[in-house]
Amino acid sequence: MSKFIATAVLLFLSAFHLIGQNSLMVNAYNRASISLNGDWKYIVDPYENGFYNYRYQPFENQDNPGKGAFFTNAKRADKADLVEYDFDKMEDLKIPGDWNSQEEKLFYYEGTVWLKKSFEYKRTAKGKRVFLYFGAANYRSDVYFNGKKLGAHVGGFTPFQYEVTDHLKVGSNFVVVKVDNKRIKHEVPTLNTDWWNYGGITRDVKLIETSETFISDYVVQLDSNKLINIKVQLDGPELAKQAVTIDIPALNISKSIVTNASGKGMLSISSENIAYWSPDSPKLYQVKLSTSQDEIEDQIGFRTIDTNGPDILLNGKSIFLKGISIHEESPITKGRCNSKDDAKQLLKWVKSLGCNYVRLAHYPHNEHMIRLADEMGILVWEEIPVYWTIAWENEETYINAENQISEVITRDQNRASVIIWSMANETPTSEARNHFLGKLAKFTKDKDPTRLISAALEQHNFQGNKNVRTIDDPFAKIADVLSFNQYIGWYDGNIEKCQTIQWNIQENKPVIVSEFGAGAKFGLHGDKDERWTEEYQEYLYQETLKMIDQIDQLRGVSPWILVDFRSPRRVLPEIQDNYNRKGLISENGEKKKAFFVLKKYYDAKVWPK
Ligand code: GCB
Repeated sequence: MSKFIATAVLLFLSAFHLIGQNSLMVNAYNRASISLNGDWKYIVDPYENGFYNYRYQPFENQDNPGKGAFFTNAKRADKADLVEYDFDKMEDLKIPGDWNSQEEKLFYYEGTVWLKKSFEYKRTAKGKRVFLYFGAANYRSDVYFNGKKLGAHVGGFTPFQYEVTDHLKVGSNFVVVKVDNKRIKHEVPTLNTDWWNYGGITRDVKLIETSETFISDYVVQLDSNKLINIKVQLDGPELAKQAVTIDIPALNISKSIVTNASGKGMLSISSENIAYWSPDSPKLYQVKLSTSQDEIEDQIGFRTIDTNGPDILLNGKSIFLKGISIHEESPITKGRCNSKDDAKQLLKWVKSLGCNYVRLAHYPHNEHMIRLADEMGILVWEEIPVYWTIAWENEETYINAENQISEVITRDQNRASVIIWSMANETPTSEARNHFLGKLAKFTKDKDPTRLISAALEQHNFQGNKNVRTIDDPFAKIADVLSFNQYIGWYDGNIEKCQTIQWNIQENKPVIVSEFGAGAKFGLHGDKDERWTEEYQEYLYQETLKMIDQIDQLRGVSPWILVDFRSPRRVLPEIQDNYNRKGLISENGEKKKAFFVLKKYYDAKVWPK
């Protein structure tokens, strides 16, 4: 393939993931908006009958899509008219919310569902711009506004938006989204995971109103020299020579930047009096950015994060990450959770466990989690679903992964709590995989040089000796923090085996044990060698913590997992019933015995030693 064709193919592929999408605006959370959450009409369409005609050609590619195309929200013109669907006669799904847990008949459904929301827009959009924003929809979304295609987005856990200024009418409007959660081998994640693939519009939907030229992107973060670095980007017709003012009243900071021809501006400010953000003192400052047209506020914490040999340095001081892994499920909401209350409940448990850190597995969680982590003083590891057996050789798969990390960085780049970007989970080494992860890590470092890179790796026998374990993975050289999952005593022998293991980890880098755990059914009691009992899990935690404490470079732990979660892989009747039972808390909110073992370990951990 010639270089030109290869580049053209790449550009086409990268466009595929965000067709029509405008570059993502930062801090959608705090902008003036109109919520489109609530009841949406839905049509289940396993054959994608509303998308393709009977020759299997997409309606949207036809000059006249006709009345079979669901995105036109067609109505019968008169009694002779043939229209074979009617959104308004269908039932509702609550948005945000997955469809699997709202409708019994959709419990295991994977495929296409069409969702439609009609709404009145009462204001005039004159002098304003309006964007349709989705917090996330799993997995592929084709988005239509008043019958016109806005674009398509791929990836189930990151935000996307489209400008609708020119489509919006004063009066009635409608949005139709075709959401498809079919698992596909070359997607991210791939076919094979250990969590349920909840489909639907799982996070908030809103119309965001901005001025014609607005502050679309900004970073206000401390650099390693403890200077506040500010970067801004405008979007709109008046980009050049605009004054952007940054106010941080509590620090007596009020400074202006003048933008260049492409609407960018940069500034570094020193401040003597910053109270640094940390888990003990999660100080957030009110920050205001304004132009003659626009004004946006944020709550930002200032801290530095770095490593030195085996130490993780928060504001220059060594810290031990007392963590726990979490899936985005909570006992309050059945299914995929999204509300602030869900996030509060999960993070309250995290605090009561004595943690200062969470691993948000295995995909970007909703923004409430990160905002609350900022407020509550909990450090965060964020990851994308590059999990197990990804199609490493496929260029489109790589672009998809890169797009997902890029979107979550844009969303969370101003959150002090986020300290680690994780590239992947338990991925088998090969030349193609090493190349993929290396490229992804480089992309991530270039986009966000202020945070640490890691990936949950696996451990290996050292020089063939089963009792000595090491990390034998080329990614160890790239990672700032060396993390690995291990299940000695669960998948790998019985619990006594923990007493026979030694560690030989060569790298002089911080080590995090990113997973360990055992399944236990809440309320099931027995001997400590009986699988599935709370006693087995409790004993495994006791022995594992002793075992991993022998790793000299150990600077963090995030056992698997806070709460039992749904997984179709887990079919054992009366015990699993489609739940992964490695939670320290049941799906109904009951704490198991191992919860208190981990709490005791964290409460007793004195750091620095
Ligand atoms: C792992 C995976 C996690 C699984 C867990 C388990 O290593 O990273 O996604 O759920 O093991 O329970 O087997």
